[in-house]
Amino acid sequence: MSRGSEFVVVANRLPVDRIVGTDGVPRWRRSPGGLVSAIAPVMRRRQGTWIGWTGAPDEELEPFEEDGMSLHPITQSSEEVKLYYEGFSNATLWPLYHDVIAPPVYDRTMWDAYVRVNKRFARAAAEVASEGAIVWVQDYQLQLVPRMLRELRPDLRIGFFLHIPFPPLELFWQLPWRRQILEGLLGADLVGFQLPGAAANFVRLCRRLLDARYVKQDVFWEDRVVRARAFPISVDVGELDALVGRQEVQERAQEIRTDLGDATVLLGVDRLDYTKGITQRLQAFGELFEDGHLKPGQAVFVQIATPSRERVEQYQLLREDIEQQVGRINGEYGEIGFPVITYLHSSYDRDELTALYLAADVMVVTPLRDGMNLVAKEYVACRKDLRGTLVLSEFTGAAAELKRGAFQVNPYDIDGLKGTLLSALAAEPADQARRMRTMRRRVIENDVDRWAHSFLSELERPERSVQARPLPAATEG
Ligand code: GDG
Repeated sequence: MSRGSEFVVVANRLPVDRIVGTDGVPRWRRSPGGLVSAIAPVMRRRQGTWIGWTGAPDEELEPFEEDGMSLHPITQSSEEVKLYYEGFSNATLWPLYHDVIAPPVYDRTMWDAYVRVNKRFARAAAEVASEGAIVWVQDYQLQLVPRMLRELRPDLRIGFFLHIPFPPLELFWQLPWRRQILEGLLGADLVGFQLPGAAANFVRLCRRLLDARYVKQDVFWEDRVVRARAFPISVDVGELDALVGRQEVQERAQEIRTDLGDATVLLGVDRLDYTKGITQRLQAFGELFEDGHLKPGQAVFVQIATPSRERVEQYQLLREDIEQQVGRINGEYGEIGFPVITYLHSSYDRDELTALYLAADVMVVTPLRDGMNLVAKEYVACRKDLRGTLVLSEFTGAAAELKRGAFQVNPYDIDGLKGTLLSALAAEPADQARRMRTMRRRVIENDVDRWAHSFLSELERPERSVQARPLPAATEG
């Protein structure tokens, strides 16, 4: 492969999914979601290359072009998928970075696989990047790549963005490989987080664990300055706007409401994940029937739980718990023709999801911890009609931007959650419109395009040379 691309994205997954057409022929289709639509135009403009895994184990594929992007597949064996992806990424880092809601697994074999796979990604990036290219590494599965890549190619400008929270020192300290992870990230010129608090956690750790000097959010490491900054991610407002404008989508929203007996609709849309607070919200909703605040037929909760990480034990247990809980609540409070919860363990296309957002009176987003939460922002982006209310957990990144319009809640506080659900259900149309307008202003101003643009402009900003001025004394704060 020639050293060709001046812009390289490195992510665990490629931005395409394999689908099988009606003719039985497999094809690639661009993956849904904001990240891909934000980065795709930059990729085309700069003739970029995206390095990632196809999602199928043991598959060896040559680089190919799709949708105007050069794609460079990385192979992962089934053993590596088990140890690196399901293991270290999703059974160690994911719970550790989400407040240890589930106990993280610390396993040396998993760590070895994480190092091995990160090295493969770094080597591929070193091969495809042109002299002085920009390389943008994504997320917690690839935290060692910045350093590995810098060792191979010191000429590159390397950015890293973490989509999930970055934990406080007190939790990160548990990680047996804490130093390696931190040094891995410090290989980047710019380390991006969702929130300023996460950037502050990172800088504090650099000082405490590595004795690194820093000023504000600039860490002085080896002979470089590593900038830690917050770039809250968002949604593709234009794309959602177009979907909302389609007549079929509007009709489908109406149909959903009719199918639900014109009851008040509460909606949850999540990957089936223990960080999302699904059991807490269903419990609170169920108790509103028990207390007599709601009657079957009057309100219904639609919970979409998209299958996720199904081979990781914690996810299997969670699925069983939720299914039992839904059965119990429906058994206890539902009536013939009026289940109180409609639970769907399945994934839907963007049209259907948009129709659901339009059909929902109350959008319920109650994670116990979430880097950002795009579902909350998608709901707001879709409600041009200024109707509907958003119940939003304080523990999401999105709460920082949407707190003025949302009904904020602590999902651990079930009584508080019940009260907030009732307030959201009772909001007058004028109050709904006022809140929605406030939230929409934020989402429209800071859409995903702006996110990508501000990250890349910061990354490309010329670096102040460390040698050019004396090293400042370390400061705490
Ligand atoms: C991570 C961080 C951060 C869901 N079900 C279906 C479907 N979705 C889409 C939603 C939304 C996305 O998936 C989920 O994004 P979230 O942000 O809510 O959560 P994570 O998957 O945990 O994402 C998170 C994010 O990265 C970005 O940085 O916000 O904090 O954890 O876009 O609409 N999409 C389709 N069918 C479904 O059934 N098509």
